[in-house]
Amino acid sequence: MIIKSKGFYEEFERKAGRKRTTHYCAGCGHGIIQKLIAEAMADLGIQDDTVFVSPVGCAAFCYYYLDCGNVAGPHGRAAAVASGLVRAIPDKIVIAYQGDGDLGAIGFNNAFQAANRGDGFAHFFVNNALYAMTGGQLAPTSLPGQKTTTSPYGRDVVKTGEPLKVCEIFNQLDRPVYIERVSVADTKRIMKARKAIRKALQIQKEGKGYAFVEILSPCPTNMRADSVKAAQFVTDEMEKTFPLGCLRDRSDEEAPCCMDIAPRSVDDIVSADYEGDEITDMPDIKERKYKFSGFGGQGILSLGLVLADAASELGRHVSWFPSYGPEQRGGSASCSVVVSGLEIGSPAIDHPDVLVAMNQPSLERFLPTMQSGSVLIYESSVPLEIQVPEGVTVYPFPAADIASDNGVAKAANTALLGCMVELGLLDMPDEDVAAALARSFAAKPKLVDSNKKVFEAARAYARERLV
Ligand SMILES: Cc1ncc(C[n+]2csc(CCOP(=O)(O)OP(=O)(O)O)c2C)c(N)n1
Ligand code: SF4
Repeated sequence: MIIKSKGFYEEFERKAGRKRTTHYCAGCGHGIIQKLIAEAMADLGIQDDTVFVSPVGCAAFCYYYLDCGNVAGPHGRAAAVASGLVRAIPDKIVIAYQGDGDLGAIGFNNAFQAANRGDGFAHFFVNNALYAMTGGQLAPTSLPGQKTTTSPYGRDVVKTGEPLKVCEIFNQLDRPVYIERVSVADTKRIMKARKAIRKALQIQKEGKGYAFVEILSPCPTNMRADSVKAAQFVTDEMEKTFPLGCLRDRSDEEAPCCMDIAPRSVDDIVSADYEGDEITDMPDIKERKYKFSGFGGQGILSLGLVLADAASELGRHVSWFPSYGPEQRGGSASCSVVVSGLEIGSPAIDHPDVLVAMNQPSLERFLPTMQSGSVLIYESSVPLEIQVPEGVTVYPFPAADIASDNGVAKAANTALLGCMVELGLLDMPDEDVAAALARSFAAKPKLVDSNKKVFEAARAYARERLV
Protein backbone atom coordinates (compact mmCIF):
# COMPACT_ATOMS: atom_id res chain seq x y z
CA MET A 1 0.00 0.00 0.00
CA ILE A 2 1.30 3.47 -0.90
CA ILE A 3 1.02 5.98 1.93
CA LYS A 4 0.78 9.45 0.57
CA SER A 5 1.25 12.76 2.30
CA LYS A 6 -1.94 14.66 3.09
CA GLY A 7 -0.58 17.35 0.81
CA PHE A 8 -1.45 15.10 -2.11
CA TYR A 9 -4.91 14.26 -3.36
CA GLU A 10 -6.11 10.90 -2.21
CA GLU A 11 -6.44 9.84 -5.85
CA PHE A 12 -4.83 11.37 -8.90
CA GLU A 13 -7.46 11.96 -11.54
CA ARG A 14 -5.10 12.20 -14.50
CA LYS A 15 -5.28 8.67 -15.85
CA ALA A 16 -7.93 6.07 -15.36
CA GLY A 17 -6.38 2.97 -13.83
CA ARG A 18 -3.29 4.84 -12.59
CA LYS A 19 -4.84 6.91 -9.88
CA ARG A 20 -2.15 6.25 -7.28
CA THR A 21 0.95 7.23 -9.24
CA THR A 22 2.31 10.32 -10.91
CA HIS A 23 3.39 10.48 -14.54
CA TYR A 24 7.08 10.96 -13.76
CA CYS A 25 9.71 8.52 -15.02
CA ALA A 26 11.46 6.29 -12.51
CA GLY A 27 14.31 8.18 -10.83
CA CYS A 28 12.96 11.61 -11.77
CA GLY A 29 13.63 14.42 -9.31
CA HIS A 30 10.27 16.11 -9.87
CA GLY A 31 8.38 13.41 -7.97
CA ILE A 32 10.71 13.68 -4.96
CA ILE A 33 10.53 17.47 -4.91
CA GLN A 34 6.75 17.50 -5.09
CA LYS A 35 6.58 14.98 -2.30
CA LEU A 36 8.74 17.28 -0.15
CA ILE A 37 6.47 20.21 -0.97
CA ALA A 38 3.31 18.23 -0.25
CA GLU A 39 4.64 17.07 3.12
CA ALA A 40 5.83 20.54 4.07
CA MET A 41 2.45 22.08 3.18
CA ALA A 42 0.63 19.53 5.28
CA ASP A 43 3.05 19.70 8.22
CA LEU A 44 3.07 23.50 8.32
CA GLY A 45 -0.73 23.53 8.20
CA ILE A 46 -0.80 25.85 5.19
CA GLN A 47 -2.28 23.53 2.60
CA ASP A 48 -5.73 25.14 2.57
CA ASP A 49 -4.17 28.59 2.24
CA THR A 50 -1.72 27.74 -0.52
CA VAL A 51 -1.94 28.38 -4.24
CA PHE A 52 0.55 26.45 -6.33
CA VAL A 53 1.50 27.74 -9.78
CA SER A 54 2.67 24.94 -12.04
CA PRO A 55 4.86 25.49 -15.10
CA VAL A 56 4.94 24.16 -18.62
CA GLY A 57 7.41 21.30 -18.71
CA CYS A 58 7.43 17.82 -17.20
CA ALA A 59 5.88 19.24 -14.03
CA ALA A 60 2.86 20.63 -15.84
CA PHE A 61 0.48 18.19 -14.16
CA CYS A 62 1.15 19.23 -10.55
CA TYR A 63 -2.48 20.24 -10.23
CA TYR A 64 -3.49 16.60 -10.46
CA TYR A 65 -1.36 15.79 -7.45
CA LEU A 66 -1.11 18.64 -4.93
CA ASP A 67 -4.20 19.11 -2.86
CA CYS A 68 -4.18 22.91 -2.62
CA GLY A 69 -5.23 25.80 -4.81
CA ASN A 70 -3.74 25.30 -8.27
CA VAL A 71 -3.09 27.53 -11.24
CA ALA A 72 -1.36 26.42 -14.44
CA GLY A 73 0.90 29.18 -15.77
CA PRO A 74 1.76 29.59 -19.46
CA HIS A 75 5.30 28.58 -20.44
CA GLY A 76 7.80 30.67 -18.49
CA ARG A 77 5.13 32.65 -16.71
CA ALA A 78 4.72 30.86 -13.38
CA ALA A 79 6.63 33.62 -11.58
CA ALA A 80 4.57 36.31 -13.30
CA VAL A 81 1.36 34.53 -12.32
CA ALA A 82 2.67 34.23 -8.74
CA SER A 83 3.47 37.95 -8.73
CA GLY A 84 -0.13 38.61 -9.72
CA LEU A 85 -1.48 36.24 -7.09
CA VAL A 86 0.46 37.79 -4.21
CA ARG A 87 -1.10 41.10 -5.12
CA ALA A 88 -4.61 39.74 -5.59
CA ILE A 89 -4.63 37.47 -2.53
CA PRO A 90 -1.83 38.75 -0.29
CA ASP A 91 -3.10 36.82 2.72
CA LYS A 92 -2.54 33.48 0.94
CA ILE A 93 0.65 31.49 0.44
CA VAL A 94 1.86 31.30 -3.14
CA ILE A 95 4.31 28.83 -4.64
CA ALA A 96 5.80 29.08 -8.13
CA TYR A 97 7.43 25.94 -9.49
CA GLN A 98 9.54 26.11 -12.66
CA GLY A 99 11.99 24.07 -14.66
CA ASP A 100 15.27 25.44 -16.00
CA GLY A 101 13.90 25.92 -19.51
CA ASP A 102 10.76 27.54 -18.15
CA LEU A 103 12.52 29.86 -15.70
CA GLY A 104 16.01 30.16 -17.17
CA ALA A 105 15.05 30.73 -20.81
CA ILE A 106 11.60 31.96 -21.86
CA GLY A 107 10.62 33.14 -18.38
CA PHE A 108 13.86 34.52 -17.01
CA ASN A 109 12.88 38.16 -16.93
CA ASN A 110 9.59 37.49 -15.10
CA ALA A 111 11.42 35.47 -12.48
CA PHE A 112 14.25 37.97 -12.15
CA GLN A 113 11.91 40.94 -11.77
CA ALA A 114 9.83 39.09 -9.16
CA ALA A 115 13.03 38.41 -7.20
CA ASN A 116 14.13 42.01 -7.64
CA ARG A 117 10.83 43.27 -6.26
CA GLY A 118 10.93 40.71 -3.48
CA ASP A 119 7.44 39.47 -4.31
CA GLY A 120 6.29 37.35 -1.39
CA PHE A 121 6.20 33.81 -2.73
CA ALA A 122 8.20 30.60 -2.52
CA HIS A 123 9.98 30.00 -5.80
CA PHE A 124 11.14 26.46 -6.53
CA PHE A 125 13.48 26.11 -9.48
CA VAL A 126 14.09 22.60 -10.73
CA ASN A 127 17.38 22.43 -12.59
CA ASN A 128 17.92 19.22 -14.53
CA ALA A 129 20.28 20.88 -17.03
CA LEU A 130 18.00 20.32 -20.03
CA TYR A 131 14.52 20.70 -21.48
CA ALA A 132 13.03 17.37 -20.49
CA MET A 133 9.43 17.43 -21.60
CA THR A 134 10.27 18.31 -25.19
CA GLY A 135 12.95 15.64 -25.58
CA GLY A 136 16.18 16.71 -23.91
CA GLN A 137 17.23 19.90 -25.68
CA LEU A 138 19.92 22.30 -24.48
CA ALA A 139 18.80 24.52 -21.61
CA PRO A 140 20.43 27.70 -20.31
CA THR A 141 21.74 25.54 -17.46
CA SER A 142 23.24 22.76 -19.60
CA LEU A 143 26.87 22.17 -18.67
CA PRO A 144 29.84 23.02 -20.90
CA GLY A 145 30.36 20.04 -23.16
CA GLN A 146 27.01 18.45 -22.17
CA LYS A 147 25.47 16.41 -24.97
CA THR A 148 21.81 17.12 -25.54
CA THR A 149 19.58 16.56 -28.55
CA THR A 150 20.39 20.07 -29.78
CA SER A 151 24.07 19.91 -28.80
CA PRO A 152 24.99 16.40 -29.99
CA TYR A 153 28.71 17.24 -29.90
CA GLY A 154 28.49 18.81 -26.48
CA ARG A 155 27.57 22.34 -25.39
CA ASP A 156 29.87 24.85 -27.02
CA VAL A 157 29.92 27.78 -24.61
CA VAL A 158 31.43 30.07 -27.23
CA LYS A 159 28.33 29.61 -29.36
CA THR A 160 25.64 29.14 -26.71
CA GLY A 161 26.96 30.88 -23.61
CA GLU A 162 27.90 29.64 -20.18
CA PRO A 163 25.45 27.81 -17.89
CA LEU A 164 23.15 30.28 -16.19
CA LYS A 165 23.77 30.34 -12.45
CA VAL A 166 20.41 31.62 -11.34
CA CYS A 167 21.08 31.54 -7.57
CA GLU A 168 24.24 33.58 -8.01
CA ILE A 169 22.47 36.07 -10.28
CA PHE A 170 19.53 36.48 -7.88
CA ASN A 171 21.98 36.88 -5.04
CA GLN A 172 23.00 40.22 -6.55
CA LEU A 173 19.53 41.55 -5.78
CA ASP A 174 18.64 43.28 -2.53
CA ARG A 175 15.18 42.02 -1.82
CA PRO A 176 15.19 38.21 -1.76
CA VAL A 177 15.04 36.93 1.81
CA TYR A 178 16.35 33.45 1.23
CA ILE A 179 18.35 31.82 -1.59
CA GLU A 180 19.64 28.28 -1.43
CA ARG A 181 20.74 25.61 -3.89
CA VAL A 182 20.06 22.00 -2.98
CA SER A 183 19.87 18.64 -4.75
CA VAL A 184 17.71 15.54 -4.66
CA ALA A 185 20.38 13.20 -6.00
CA ASP A 186 20.71 11.07 -2.85
CA THR A 187 19.17 10.65 0.58
CA LYS A 188 21.55 13.00 2.39
CA ARG A 189 20.93 15.70 -0.16
CA ILE A 190 17.18 15.08 -0.16
CA MET A 191 17.12 15.76 3.58
CA LYS A 192 18.82 19.13 2.98
CA ALA A 193 16.39 19.86 0.15
CA ARG A 194 13.54 19.01 2.53
CA LYS A 195 14.86 21.56 5.02
CA ALA A 196 15.24 24.26 2.37
CA ILE A 197 11.74 23.72 0.99
CA ARG A 198 10.30 23.92 4.49
CA LYS A 199 12.24 27.06 5.20
CA ALA A 200 10.96 28.73 2.01
CA LEU A 201 7.39 27.85 3.00
CA GLN A 202 7.91 28.92 6.61
CA ILE A 203 9.06 32.29 5.29
CA GLN A 204 5.76 32.51 3.42
CA LYS A 205 3.79 31.49 6.48
CA GLU A 206 5.42 34.35 8.36
CA GLY A 207 4.87 36.75 5.47
CA LYS A 208 8.54 37.59 5.23
CA GLY A 209 9.04 37.84 1.48
CA TYR A 210 10.66 36.18 -1.50
CA ALA A 211 12.37 32.81 -1.04
CA PHE A 212 14.20 31.04 -3.88
CA VAL A 213 15.30 27.41 -3.81
CA GLU A 214 17.13 25.89 -6.77
CA ILE A 215 16.98 22.12 -6.76
CA LEU A 216 19.39 20.06 -8.86
CA SER A 217 17.40 17.15 -10.13
CA PRO A 218 18.10 14.01 -12.18
CA CYS A 219 16.28 13.30 -15.43
CA PRO A 220 17.30 9.71 -16.22
CA THR A 221 15.27 9.66 -19.42
CA ASN A 222 17.02 12.56 -21.10
CA MET A 223 20.37 12.09 -19.42
CA ARG A 224 20.22 8.70 -21.18
CA ALA A 225 21.13 6.96 -17.97
CA ASP A 226 19.58 4.73 -15.35
CA SER A 227 18.46 6.28 -12.07
CA VAL A 228 21.80 5.71 -10.36
CA LYS A 229 23.91 7.15 -13.18
CA ALA A 230 21.58 10.14 -13.62
CA ALA A 231 21.91 10.91 -9.91
CA GLN A 232 25.68 10.57 -10.24
CA PHE A 233 25.67 13.05 -13.12
CA VAL A 234 23.99 15.52 -10.77
CA THR A 235 26.49 15.05 -7.95
CA ASP A 236 29.64 14.56 -10.02
CA GLU A 237 29.05 16.98 -12.89
CA MET A 238 26.28 19.45 -12.15
CA GLU A 239 27.49 20.33 -8.68
CA LYS A 240 30.84 21.49 -10.11
CA THR A 241 29.05 24.25 -11.97
CA PHE A 242 26.21 24.67 -9.48
CA PRO A 243 27.71 24.33 -5.99
CA LEU A 244 25.21 23.49 -3.28
CA GLY A 245 24.66 25.71 -0.29
CA CYS A 246 22.81 28.63 1.19
CA LEU A 247 23.68 31.89 -0.49
CA ARG A 248 21.47 34.04 1.71
CA ASP A 249 19.21 33.70 4.70
CA ARG A 250 17.71 36.88 6.11
CA SER A 251 14.65 35.17 7.50
CA ASP A 252 15.66 35.90 11.10
CA GLU A 253 16.23 39.58 10.53
CA GLU A 254 13.88 41.78 12.47
CA ALA A 255 12.64 43.72 9.48
CA PRO A 256 12.96 41.33 6.60
CA CYS A 257 12.97 42.74 3.12
CA CYS A 258 9.44 41.75 2.27
CA MET A 259 6.69 43.30 0.25
CA ASP A 260 4.10 45.27 2.06
CA ILE A 261 0.95 44.78 0.06
CA ALA A 262 -2.16 45.42 2.06
CA PRO A 263 -5.09 43.35 0.84
CA ARG A 264 -7.00 45.35 -1.74
CA SER A 265 -10.21 44.41 -3.39
CA VAL A 266 -10.78 45.16 -7.06
CA ASP A 267 -13.12 47.95 -5.96
CA ASP A 268 -10.35 49.45 -3.80
CA ILE A 269 -7.95 49.37 -6.71
CA VAL A 270 -10.41 50.98 -9.11
CA SER A 271 -11.39 53.75 -6.72
CA ALA A 272 -7.82 54.40 -5.54
CA ASP A 273 -6.50 54.84 -9.06
CA TYR A 274 -9.39 56.94 -10.30
CA GLU A 275 -8.78 60.59 -9.71
CA GLY A 276 -11.96 62.06 -11.11
CA ASP A 277 -15.44 62.19 -9.70
CA GLU A 278 -16.92 58.96 -8.52
CA ILE A 279 -18.54 56.91 -11.27
CA THR A 280 -22.18 56.31 -10.58
CA ASP A 281 -24.11 53.96 -12.78
CA MET A 282 -26.43 55.62 -15.30
CA PRO A 283 -28.73 52.89 -16.58
CA ASP A 284 -30.29 55.32 -19.10
CA ILE A 285 -27.02 55.65 -21.01
CA LYS A 286 -26.96 52.81 -23.48
CA GLU A 287 -23.65 51.11 -24.17
CA ARG A 288 -22.07 52.12 -27.50
CA LYS A 289 -19.05 50.53 -29.08
CA TYR A 290 -16.90 52.64 -31.37
CA LYS A 291 -14.12 51.44 -33.61
CA PHE A 292 -11.77 54.03 -35.12
CA SER A 293 -9.37 52.80 -37.74
CA GLY A 294 -6.87 54.08 -40.25
CA PHE A 295 -3.14 54.52 -40.83
CA GLY A 296 -0.74 55.33 -38.00
CA GLY A 297 -0.26 59.11 -37.96
CA GLN A 298 -3.87 59.91 -38.98
CA GLY A 299 -4.82 60.70 -35.41
CA ILE A 300 -6.97 57.61 -34.94
CA LEU A 301 -5.92 56.96 -31.37
CA SER A 302 -6.34 60.65 -30.47
CA LEU A 303 -9.83 60.66 -31.95
CA GLY A 304 -10.79 57.79 -29.66
CA LEU A 305 -9.15 59.54 -26.72
CA VAL A 306 -11.16 62.73 -27.21
CA LEU A 307 -14.38 60.74 -27.13
CA ALA A 308 -13.20 58.74 -24.11
CA ASP A 309 -12.19 61.92 -22.30
CA ALA A 310 -15.52 63.63 -22.99
CA ALA A 311 -17.47 60.60 -21.74
CA SER A 312 -15.27 60.21 -18.70
CA GLU A 313 -15.72 63.88 -17.75
CA LEU A 314 -19.46 63.21 -17.79
CA GLY A 315 -18.92 60.44 -15.25
CA ARG A 316 -19.66 57.60 -17.64
CA HIS A 317 -17.93 54.25 -17.77
CA VAL A 318 -15.36 54.31 -20.56
CA SER A 319 -12.71 52.06 -22.02
CA TRP A 320 -10.15 53.02 -24.66
CA PHE A 321 -8.22 50.17 -26.17
CA PRO A 322 -5.57 50.99 -28.79
CA SER A 323 -4.05 48.62 -31.28
CA TYR A 324 -1.13 49.57 -33.51
CA GLY A 325 1.83 48.08 -35.27
CA PRO A 326 5.52 48.78 -34.67
CA GLU A 327 5.59 51.59 -37.25
CA GLN A 328 5.05 55.06 -35.85
CA ARG A 329 3.58 56.18 -39.15
CA GLY A 330 2.12 54.39 -42.11
CA GLY A 331 1.23 51.12 -40.37
CA SER A 332 -2.33 50.41 -39.40
CA ALA A 333 -3.77 51.73 -36.18
CA SER A 334 -7.12 51.31 -34.57
CA CYS A 335 -8.75 51.86 -31.25
CA SER A 336 -11.88 50.59 -29.61
CA VAL A 337 -13.84 52.89 -27.35
CA VAL A 338 -16.75 51.66 -25.26
CA VAL A 339 -18.95 54.20 -23.50
CA SER A 340 -21.63 53.02 -21.16
CA GLY A 341 -23.81 54.06 -18.27
CA LEU A 342 -23.02 50.75 -16.60
CA GLU A 343 -19.81 48.87 -15.92
CA ILE A 344 -18.07 47.68 -19.08
CA GLY A 345 -17.52 43.95 -19.47
CA SER A 346 -14.73 44.06 -22.03
CA PRO A 347 -12.82 46.79 -23.85
CA ALA A 348 -12.52 44.55 -26.90
CA ILE A 349 -15.11 45.00 -29.65
CA ASP A 350 -16.21 42.25 -32.01
CA HIS A 351 -19.09 44.13 -33.63
CA PRO A 352 -18.87 47.94 -33.48
CA ASP A 353 -22.02 50.06 -33.26
CA VAL A 354 -20.09 52.82 -35.02
CA LEU A 355 -17.12 52.27 -37.32
CA VAL A 356 -15.04 55.22 -38.45
CA ALA A 357 -12.74 54.02 -41.23
CA MET A 358 -10.10 56.26 -42.71
CA ASN A 359 -8.51 53.86 -45.19
CA GLN A 360 -9.10 50.79 -47.32
CA PRO A 361 -7.52 48.21 -44.95
CA SER A 362 -9.83 49.44 -42.20
CA LEU A 363 -12.87 48.85 -44.37
CA GLU A 364 -11.60 45.42 -45.36
CA ARG A 365 -10.94 44.43 -41.80
CA PHE A 366 -13.85 45.84 -39.85
CA LEU A 367 -16.77 46.35 -42.24
CA PRO A 368 -17.55 42.61 -42.41
CA THR A 369 -17.85 42.58 -38.60
CA MET A 370 -20.67 45.13 -38.60
CA GLN A 371 -24.21 44.11 -37.80
CA SER A 372 -27.61 45.45 -38.71
CA GLY A 373 -28.38 48.76 -37.00
CA SER A 374 -24.75 49.90 -36.88
CA VAL A 375 -23.28 52.96 -38.58
CA LEU A 376 -20.28 53.33 -40.87
CA ILE A 377 -18.58 56.65 -41.53
CA TYR A 378 -15.73 56.40 -43.98
CA GLU A 379 -13.32 58.76 -45.64
CA SER A 380 -15.04 59.30 -48.98
CA SER A 381 -11.82 59.57 -51.00
CA VAL A 382 -11.43 55.83 -50.32
CA PRO A 383 -13.49 53.72 -52.75
CA LEU A 384 -16.03 51.56 -50.97
CA GLU A 385 -15.50 48.28 -52.78
CA ILE A 386 -16.54 45.93 -50.04
CA GLN A 387 -19.98 44.44 -49.56
CA VAL A 388 -21.79 46.38 -46.84
CA PRO A 389 -23.58 44.03 -44.43
CA GLU A 390 -27.36 44.35 -44.46
CA GLY A 391 -28.87 46.97 -42.21
CA VAL A 392 -25.68 49.06 -41.85
CA THR A 393 -26.16 52.79 -42.41
CA VAL A 394 -23.32 54.24 -44.47
CA TYR A 395 -22.06 57.84 -44.48
CA PRO A 396 -19.27 58.74 -46.91
CA PHE A 397 -17.52 61.79 -45.48
CA PRO A 398 -14.75 63.93 -47.05
CA ALA A 399 -12.80 64.35 -43.82
CA ALA A 400 -9.44 64.93 -45.51
CA ASP A 401 -10.80 67.66 -47.83
CA ILE A 402 -12.66 69.46 -45.07
CA ALA A 403 -9.50 69.44 -42.95
CA SER A 404 -7.24 70.80 -45.70
CA ASP A 405 -9.84 73.31 -46.96
CA ASN A 406 -9.85 74.74 -43.45
CA GLY A 407 -6.11 75.02 -43.19
CA VAL A 408 -5.12 71.93 -41.14
CA ALA A 409 -4.54 69.00 -43.48
CA LYS A 410 -3.75 66.74 -40.55
CA ALA A 411 -7.04 67.36 -38.78
CA ALA A 412 -9.19 64.82 -40.67
CA ASN A 413 -9.74 63.12 -37.30
CA THR A 414 -11.20 66.34 -35.90
CA ALA A 415 -13.49 66.57 -38.92
CA LEU A 416 -14.74 63.05 -38.25
CA LEU A 417 -15.47 63.98 -34.67
CA GLY A 418 -17.61 66.89 -35.89
CA CYS A 419 -19.43 64.55 -38.26
CA MET A 420 -20.22 62.12 -35.43
CA VAL A 421 -21.55 64.92 -33.24
CA GLU A 422 -23.86 66.11 -35.99
CA LEU A 423 -25.12 62.60 -36.73
CA GLY A 424 -26.00 62.24 -33.04
CA LEU A 425 -23.70 59.30 -32.50
CA LEU A 426 -22.10 60.46 -29.28
CA ASP A 427 -25.07 60.69 -26.90
CA MET A 428 -23.65 63.73 -25.13
CA PRO A 429 -23.98 67.51 -25.27
CA ASP A 430 -22.04 69.09 -28.15
CA GLU A 431 -20.21 71.49 -25.86
CA ASP A 432 -18.76 68.59 -23.85
CA VAL A 433 -17.27 67.13 -27.02
CA ALA A 434 -15.90 70.52 -28.04
CA ALA A 435 -14.37 70.97 -24.57
CA ALA A 436 -12.68 67.55 -24.76
CA LEU A 437 -11.33 68.45 -28.20
CA ALA A 438 -9.84 71.65 -26.80
CA ARG A 439 -8.33 69.73 -23.85
CA SER A 440 -6.63 67.35 -26.24
CA PHE A 441 -4.51 70.26 -27.49
CA ALA A 442 -3.49 71.40 -24.00
CA ALA A 443 0.16 70.87 -24.94
CA LYS A 444 -0.25 72.65 -28.29
CA PRO A 445 -2.62 75.56 -27.60
CA LYS A 446 -1.91 77.07 -31.02
CA LEU A 447 -3.87 74.25 -32.61
CA VAL A 448 -7.04 74.74 -30.60
CA ASP A 449 -8.60 77.40 -32.82
CA SER A 450 -7.68 75.84 -36.13
CA ASN A 451 -9.12 72.47 -35.03
CA LYS A 452 -12.24 74.19 -33.79
CA LYS A 453 -12.66 75.65 -37.27
CA VAL A 454 -12.33 72.21 -38.86
CA PHE A 455 -14.74 70.76 -36.29
CA GLU A 456 -17.40 73.38 -37.05
CA ALA A 457 -16.94 73.07 -40.82
CA ALA A 458 -17.37 69.31 -40.55
CA ARG A 459 -20.52 69.74 -38.50
CA ALA A 460 -21.93 72.14 -41.09
CA TYR A 461 -21.18 69.70 -43.92
CA ALA A 462 -22.77 66.79 -42.08
CA ARG A 463 -25.82 68.86 -41.16
CA GLU A 464 -26.36 69.96 -44.74
CA ARG A 465 -25.43 66.82 -46.65
CA LEU A 466 -25.82 63.82 -44.39
CA VAL A 467 -28.53 64.36 -41.83
C1 LIG B 1 5.44 29.28 -25.69
C2 LIG B 1 5.98 27.88 -25.70
N1 LIG B 1 7.21 27.64 -26.22
C3 LIG B 1 7.73 26.42 -26.21
C4 LIG B 1 7.01 25.39 -25.67
C5 LIG B 1 7.58 23.99 -25.69
N2 LIG B 1 8.07 23.58 -24.36
C6 LIG B 1 7.31 22.86 -23.55
S1 LIG B 1 8.08 22.48 -22.13
C7 LIG B 1 9.49 23.26 -22.63
C8 LIG B 1 10.72 23.30 -21.80
C9 LIG B 1 10.64 22.46 -20.59
O1 LIG B 1 11.88 22.41 -19.97
P1 LIG B 1 12.07 22.75 -18.45
O2 LIG B 1 11.44 24.04 -18.10
O3 LIG B 1 13.52 22.64 -18.15
O4 LIG B 1 11.20 21.66 -17.69
P2 LIG B 1 11.43 20.08 -17.60
O5 LIG B 1 10.56 19.51 -18.67
O6 LIG B 1 12.89 19.82 -17.80
O7 LIG B 1 10.96 19.75 -16.24
C10 LIG B 1 9.32 23.83 -23.88
C11 LIG B 1 10.36 24.57 -24.61
C12 LIG B 1 5.73 25.66 -25.12
N3 LIG B 1 4.99 24.71 -24.55
N4 LIG B 1 5.25 26.90 -25.14
S1 SF4 C 1 11.61 13.17 -18.82
FE1 SF4 C 1 13.03 13.61 -17.16
S2 SF4 C 1 12.18 15.34 -16.05
FE2 SF4 C 1 10.58 14.49 -17.33
S3 SF4 C 1 9.47 13.07 -16.04
FE3 SF4 C 1 11.02 11.87 -17.12
S4 SF4 C 1 12.80 11.89 -15.81
FE4 SF4 C 1 11.43 13.49 -15.08
